[in-house]
Amino acid sequence: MSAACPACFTRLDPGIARFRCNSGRCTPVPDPEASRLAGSPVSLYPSFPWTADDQHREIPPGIMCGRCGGPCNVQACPVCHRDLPPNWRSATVFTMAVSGARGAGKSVYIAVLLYVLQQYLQRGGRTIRPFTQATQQVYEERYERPLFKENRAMLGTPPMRAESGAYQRDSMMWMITDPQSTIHLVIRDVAGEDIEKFAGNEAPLSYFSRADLVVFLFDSLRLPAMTQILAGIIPPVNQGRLGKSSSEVLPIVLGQMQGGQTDFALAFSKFDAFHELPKADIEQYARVMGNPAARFNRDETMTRPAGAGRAAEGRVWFEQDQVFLDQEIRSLFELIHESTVTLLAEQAVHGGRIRGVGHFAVSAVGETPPHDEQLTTRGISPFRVLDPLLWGLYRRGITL
Ligand SMILES: Nc1nc2c(ncn2[C@@H]2O[C@H](COP(=O)(O)OP(=O)(O)OP(=O)(O)O)[C@@H](O)[C@H]2O)c(=O)[nH]1
Ligand SMILES: [Mg+2]
Ligand SMILES: [Zn+2]
Ligand SMILES: [Zn+2]
Repeated sequence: MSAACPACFTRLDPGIARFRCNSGRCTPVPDPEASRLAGSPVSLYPSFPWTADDQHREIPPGIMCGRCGGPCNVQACPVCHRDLPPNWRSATVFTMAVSGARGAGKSVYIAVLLYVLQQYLQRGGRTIRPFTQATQQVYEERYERPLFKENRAMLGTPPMRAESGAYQRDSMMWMITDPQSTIHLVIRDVAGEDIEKFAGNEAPLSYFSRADLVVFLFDSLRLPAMTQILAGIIPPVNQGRLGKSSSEVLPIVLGQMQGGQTDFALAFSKFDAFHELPKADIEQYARVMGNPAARFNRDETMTRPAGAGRAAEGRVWFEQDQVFLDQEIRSLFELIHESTVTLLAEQAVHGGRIRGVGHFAVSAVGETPPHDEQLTTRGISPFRVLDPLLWGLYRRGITL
C-alpha cells in the first residue's frame, strides 16, 4: 500500500509532488484549495507543484520558491496542500474515518478503540504509539481524560467551522510497530452536526471516499422500538444533543461516497442495548438475543491467534468469525424492520461507490450512562470494538 495524505486521505502518486517554501523569507498566504477542503479559511506558507517528466522521474529533495526564490524543501500534499510528515512517501498508511449521527457514539468509540487496540497489540510484542505530539495531546485531553480518568461523557464534537476547539480538523496519527513492520494508522473524527448539514458531494467530507475504511455507527439506542422496550431497564437517553436519526444520516454519508476505494463498516453502536433485550418480556427479541451461541453475543478478540508467526492462523479464525457475524447482523437489521439500511449499502457496492460492506456490532462503554457526569457504573467494558478496523485492514491484506 502506498502512502496517503494524513489530512485528506489522497493516495500519493509518485509522479506528482508539491513543495512548501521554508526559506524564512515568505509569509503565510490564504490557500483556496486548502480552505475549500477544510471547510474554513486556511493560510499556509506558499507551495508549488512538481510533476515528473521524461528527464525527471524521481521526486527531487526540493524546488525553488516561485515567490522569494529561496528553497522549498518541505513536501506537501498535492491535493490539500497540507504538510506531509518527513519521509512519509515510503510509509505504509491506513486511513479510517468514523461517521454517524450526532450522539451515535463516534468519539467514545474512537477513544475505546485505541485503548483496546493497545491491549490487543501487546500480545506478541507489538506496540501502538501516537505518531505526533499533536495526536498525543488531543487523545489525552479530549478522549482519554473524560472517559478513562474522569468517568464522564465526552462533549459533543464541535462543528468544523467553530472558532476554536474543533480538534477533529486534524487527523489523529498513530504508529503500530511489530518486529517486522510499521503501519501508520490515521483516524478522523467528525461532528455529527457537520454530516447532517451536508447534502451530496461536499469538499470538507470528501476524505470519506478517499479513506481505506469508513465506519458508520448506527445508534442502537435511537431505534424507536428500543427505547420503549427498554424503558425502566436502562437509564433514559439524553435527547438534548440529538439531531437526525441514523437512518436519515446513512444516505447522506453514502451519498458522499464515490470512486469505490473505500470499505464500509456498517456497525450497530451501543450494542449493549441489544444485550439488554432478553430482560424485556418480548418473545421475538428474547429468543434471538438470548441465543448464547450467536456471534453477536460473544467477543473472543483477545483470545484470537495473533502475533509473530501466527498470522495465517489468525486470518482463518477472523474470516470465519466475520462471515457469521456479518450474516447475523444483517438478519438483525431485518428483525428490527431496518432492512433498508443493508439494502442502501449493498446498492452503493453494486453502483461502484464503495469497495465492499461488512456488518458489525460494537459497544464501547458496555452500558448506558446514568447521566453525562457518570459514564459507567461498572467501568468501561468494550465489546467487539476492534472488528471493523481488523476487517478494514484484512481487506487491504494486513492481519494484525
Ligand atoms: N449504551 C451506550 N451508550 C454509549 C456508548 N458509547 C457512547 N454512548 C453514549 O452516547 C453518548 C454520545 O457519544 P459520543 O461519542 O460523544 O457521540 P458522537 O457520535 O461523537 O456525537 P457528536 O460528536 O455530537 O457527533 C455518550 O455520551 C454516551 O452517553 C455505548 O457503547 N453504549
Ligand atoms: Mg463526537
Ligand atoms: Zn491531502
Ligand atoms: Zn518563499
